[in-house]
Amino acid sequence: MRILVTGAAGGIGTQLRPRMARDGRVLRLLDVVPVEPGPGEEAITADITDPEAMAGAMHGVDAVLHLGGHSTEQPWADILDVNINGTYVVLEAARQAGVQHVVLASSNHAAGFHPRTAEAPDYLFPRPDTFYGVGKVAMEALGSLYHDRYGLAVTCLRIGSCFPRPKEPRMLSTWLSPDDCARLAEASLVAEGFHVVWGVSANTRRWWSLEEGRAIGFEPKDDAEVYARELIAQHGEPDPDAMAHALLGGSFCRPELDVDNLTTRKR
Ligand code: 15L
Repeated sequence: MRILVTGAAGGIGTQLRPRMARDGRVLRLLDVVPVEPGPGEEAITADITDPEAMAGAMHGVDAVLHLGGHSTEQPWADILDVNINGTYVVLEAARQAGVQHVVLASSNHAAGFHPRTAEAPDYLFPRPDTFYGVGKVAMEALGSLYHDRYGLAVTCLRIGSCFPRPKEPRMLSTWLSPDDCARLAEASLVAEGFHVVWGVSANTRRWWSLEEGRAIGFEPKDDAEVYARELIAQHGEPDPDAMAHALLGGSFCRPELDVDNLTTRKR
């Protein structure tokens, strides 16, 4: 089996590589920056917005794990080009090559302006907190279209916070451990149909449903709670009324990310 991983040099790609290595499996690592392939790996330096390069990258591929794109808020033109058009180019190249399974790295920020509840359901209606979040909503919409129109199996992962360990108290709720991320990727790569699944570990303070994840065979094993004492000693108890905990997207909802501020910041 050959899996094309876009954005392979990014944070999630780097954490997944060793965890997804298998005998008889080739990981084809694609990024705009060069990646040094290890055993069982191939590397392609290419831009996900380049249709010709993506068509070439699909040769001999059984499944795509699309992690490429900006991972934080950016000016609209960049989100449109890389995150939205890039996802279209990846899906279209996959379709033309007859690739059956595509996994799309969406984000909790597709629904970031929803107030926190005890457990947000699967398929929570989009409520993006940023242009970045809008890009993830568009990604999910494109995945849905390519499933319904062309029959691709597409699983969209609304990833929480995927880091080696939770960095601040919000992540006691939103953390997706690297091992659980690999478990989720494995389940998603063989799932049939179309799914939108929360990418979160079995955190005691979790805000999101695990039902749809479990329905496709994802069983998370980690719990951020083991870091709670240390994080709370450092940062204090989470304030349920503070933006970081009151809205699903946390600090992505803050006014500093308003378009005027963003444009000024980028100039
Ligand atoms: C994301 O979608 C970002 O890519 C990542 O950098 C984190 O900020 C994460 O969400 C989060 O919500 O913690």
